[in-house]
Amino acid sequence: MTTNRTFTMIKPDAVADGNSGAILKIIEEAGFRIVALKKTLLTKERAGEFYAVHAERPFYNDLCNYMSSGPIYAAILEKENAVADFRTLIGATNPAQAAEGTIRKLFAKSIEANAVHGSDSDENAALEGSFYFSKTEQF
Ligand code: YYY
Ligand code: MG
Repeated sequence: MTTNRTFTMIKPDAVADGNSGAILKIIEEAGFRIVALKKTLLTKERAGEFYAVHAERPFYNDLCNYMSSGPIYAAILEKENAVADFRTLIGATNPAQAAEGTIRKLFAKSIEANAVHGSDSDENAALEGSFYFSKTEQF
């Protein structure tokens, strides 16, 4: 089984603003290989399933509304040390705290509309990737 993979979403605000191409360029230039990529629209229910780990958090309902408010791009990415390196590339959850040059610093509007998702562990990367892609869609 191939390891060193992470999972990302380009979130509705970034897609609506026309930043998808710029974000994918930054990702590829940072050395990530795109293993799978699709544009899709989540229902509120499916957004809730994806973020089920946050179901008890106060921001959960707004997050599910936001994540189903417009199309997203979902992608599986591959690189040595993918999970940690991708979290560094995207920056802190709150763009006000994100380091200069990170994707969230460049493109996020708020802690909710923060442009991109990045998996937080190898285990979640595999689960999140399989939430969107079958094995036959991963190259
Ligand atoms: O992994 P990451 O996306 O950086 O943050 P999480 O703590 O997993 O939260 C997921 C998602 O929820 C975050 O990207 C935005 C949203 N959110 C929020 O709207 N308000 C918060 N106080 C914390 C998170
Ligand atoms: Mg997270």
